[in-house]
Amino acid sequence: MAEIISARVIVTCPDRNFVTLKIETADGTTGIGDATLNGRELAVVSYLQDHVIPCLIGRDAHRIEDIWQYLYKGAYWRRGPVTMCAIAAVDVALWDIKAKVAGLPLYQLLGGASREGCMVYGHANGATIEETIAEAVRHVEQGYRAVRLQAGVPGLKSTYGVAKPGQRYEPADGALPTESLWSTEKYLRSVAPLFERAREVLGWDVHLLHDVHHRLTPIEAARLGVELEPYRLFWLEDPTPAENQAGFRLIREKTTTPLAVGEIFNTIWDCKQLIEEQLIDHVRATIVHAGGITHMRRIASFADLHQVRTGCHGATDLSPVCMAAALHFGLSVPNFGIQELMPHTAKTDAVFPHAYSFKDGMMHPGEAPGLGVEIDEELAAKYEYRRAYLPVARLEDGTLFNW
Ligand code: GCO
Ligand code: MG
Repeated sequence: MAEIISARVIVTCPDRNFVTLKIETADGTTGIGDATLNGRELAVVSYLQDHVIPCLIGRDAHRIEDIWQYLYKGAYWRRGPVTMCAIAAVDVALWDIKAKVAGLPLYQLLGGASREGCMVYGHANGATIEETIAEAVRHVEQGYRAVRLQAGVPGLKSTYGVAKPGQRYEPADGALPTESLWSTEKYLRSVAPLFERAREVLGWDVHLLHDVHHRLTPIEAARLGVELEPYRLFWLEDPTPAENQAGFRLIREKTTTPLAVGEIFNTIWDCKQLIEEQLIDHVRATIVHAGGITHMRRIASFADLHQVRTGCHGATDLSPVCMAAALHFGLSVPNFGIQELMPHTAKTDAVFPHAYSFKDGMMHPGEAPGLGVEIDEELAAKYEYRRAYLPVARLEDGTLFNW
């Protein structure tokens, strides 16, 4: 028995907001879990503080599965991003504790390493095709084996994936949501030329990826998939919103460009049909949004039966605690595909000292017992929460669209 004696939520903003749950057991062992839900952070804080933590005190931290079921079934209100983020934070903190008590890096408890490291993809973004390609070249020089390419769309002032001048790319950029304009026609004309040029300059030994960010209808996505076939993408991400999983049948029937979906999924039920019918190639759900390591292992096992590989979301709004968990998970599951890497700022890294590392295009979680990441609470306390929203997009006639 490792009795849980306290659980606390820590909110900090070292360049962006992060929510972390810290659980402590009677012998003084602590574990942490990421609970960050970009743009809706304080909803999870309240869910944890007001509803979850009172139920944790006195329980045995080693009973990870039982606590997971208790928080999922016991809430009566199943699923949803807020609930599943809160459950994920508890789950990861408990795995951290268990692995620390065992004196082993977490991946050893998950069955051990299935590979030498986790291949990651970096982000090459630019206002023009040439700027994007130059960024991609820089990534390849740094050892990346896979790069996601996003370029500005001629005729649109801004678009997803391309930073505004002087800003970083991941744009939770306003105390109220900022707005951008979208044109599917202009966008669709711009993508194939980007990849044509990329293959000319980068050759064929680097994996190339692209994120559509849910902005096409299935038939438009099918056309884009067909146009991109000559450039052999590693994946085309979120080609269309996935609430209607059957919509992917149409895309799948038309194109052999591999598809990746899942960063906004929070349970296996969001991707059941996509996986079962082999409508996608990579499931991109990740630890913090999809119920922690316990539930992600369930998703990965189900996906493995259908030859679907993983490809966890890893943008900067997922904290280093989530990145560490994703690496232990990715190193251990048999059907790992790739891991997204968008490096955190130096300020963020200082708040979350960690054992994971990058080398030759691969990441490794390190050999420290547990997750191998801690939170420097004194430093964290210096960075106060700042409300920040993701942008919204409108069509040129003013219709609200998918961002
Ligand atoms: C990605 C994602 C991000 C999300 C962001 C939302 O592929 O990394 O699409 O860019 O928009 O993480 O919080
Ligand atoms: Mg994405």
